[in-house]
Amino acid sequence: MTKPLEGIRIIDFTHVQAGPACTQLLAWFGADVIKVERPGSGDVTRNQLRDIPDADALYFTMLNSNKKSLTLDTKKPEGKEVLEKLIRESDVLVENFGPGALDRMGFSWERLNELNPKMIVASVKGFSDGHHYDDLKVYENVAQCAGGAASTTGFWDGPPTISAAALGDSNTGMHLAIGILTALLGRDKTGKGQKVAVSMQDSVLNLCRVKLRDQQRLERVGYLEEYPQYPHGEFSDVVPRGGNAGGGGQPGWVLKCKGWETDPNAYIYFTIQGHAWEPICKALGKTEWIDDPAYKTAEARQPHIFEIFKTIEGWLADKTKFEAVDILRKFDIPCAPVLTMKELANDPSLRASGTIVEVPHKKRGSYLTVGSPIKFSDMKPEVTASPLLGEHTEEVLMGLGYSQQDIFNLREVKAV
Ligand code: CAO
Repeated sequence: MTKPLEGIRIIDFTHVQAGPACTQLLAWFGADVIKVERPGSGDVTRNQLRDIPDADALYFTMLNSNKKSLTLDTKKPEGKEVLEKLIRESDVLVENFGPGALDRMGFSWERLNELNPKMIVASVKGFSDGHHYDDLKVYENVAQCAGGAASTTGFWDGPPTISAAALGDSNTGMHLAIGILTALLGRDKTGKGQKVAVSMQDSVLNLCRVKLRDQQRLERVGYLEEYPQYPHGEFSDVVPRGGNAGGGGQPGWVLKCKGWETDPNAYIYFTIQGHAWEPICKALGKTEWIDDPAYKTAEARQPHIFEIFKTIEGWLADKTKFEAVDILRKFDIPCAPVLTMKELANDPSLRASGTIVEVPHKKRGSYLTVGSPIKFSDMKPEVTASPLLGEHTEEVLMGLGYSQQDIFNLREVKAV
């Protein structure tokens, strides 16, 4: 079966997580992704947090599957010449170097556009061009702070908190992938390439849009009724941290289940959806709440919502998180067990759907990784191992017309 992106060649000048997550997604869908890495060292994540000596770290293998690796010193004239050839024959160049690094290397947007006017040049930076912080280098947690996630995550009596989800890195990579695919469709119409830029700050903020909603509501009415601070606590003039409160119109909280005293993850998330109030009461055996004016409407419940959650915890006390969800699902209540990474890694449904896959690797044996979360009716993205450093150098160079002697010469000057 041909894959939709087959025939699209991508120069993958990315490192760490934000860029590699983008190009990995495109590789799963069939693009020919050539990762360009510095000879001898390569992407820094190959060495970071190694669990097996001399084998690429999981950080690298889980973000670089389905790619080829070309080692190339693009600061050497000989390396630049190879890169220029590759640029002329590629559709997309993706990079997430620090600000100005590509320009310093001699490959500004103008130069790239001159070499290949059809090429799409896609970049991740911490802040968008022209932003007063656009000279800053940025990692995940920095972006979460700059994009509004940290100030709105955590508990009101604790400090700003970082999410474990890669809102700054992989999320930005996903935004960039959408930008690249859009530019490819645009190129079909115009015949021209273009520059696609995504900043980590913007991508985080895009996911925090309900908090921007809340800022405006707060400024208008002075309180936010779905936050735990309402109605007894104080609101300032900025959106507070709301702990585990639901972000929309339906209150929810993380509730203790049987065993919480010793198991830090014996919890479920329980949502009180307005129209599900009656089934909730039936599930809990509290049918007297159905028509009680103190409970009947969302507005009436809100002032004593934590008391309601306490009662639900009483009901949960003799049920494990899995038993509780098995009962509540029958009443159509939006809920889920708080799952650990160990539980997810061994979840048969996730294995069957290809969301978690086991990939054989030349040096590691096999490793688990996250497969495509996007499912298609006509294609099952297959995950293949990440490349060893320089594994495809010869193959790529020969494809560009270099002879064995040329490759030998390039090796002699340490350009590849
Ligand atoms: N051959 C020769 N030189 C190469 C090369 C190659 N194949 N690949 C990269 N380089 C050089 C670059 O030209 C650059 O050199 P100069 O700084 O001398 O111009 C250098 O290597 C890379 O610089 P960098 O700024 O990208 O790397 P860093 O480790 O100092 O910073 C990071 C890393 C991630 C903070 C920075 O790249 C960044 O801010 N990127 C944009 C935001 C981003 O994507 N962050 C997410 C990272 S995931 O958490």
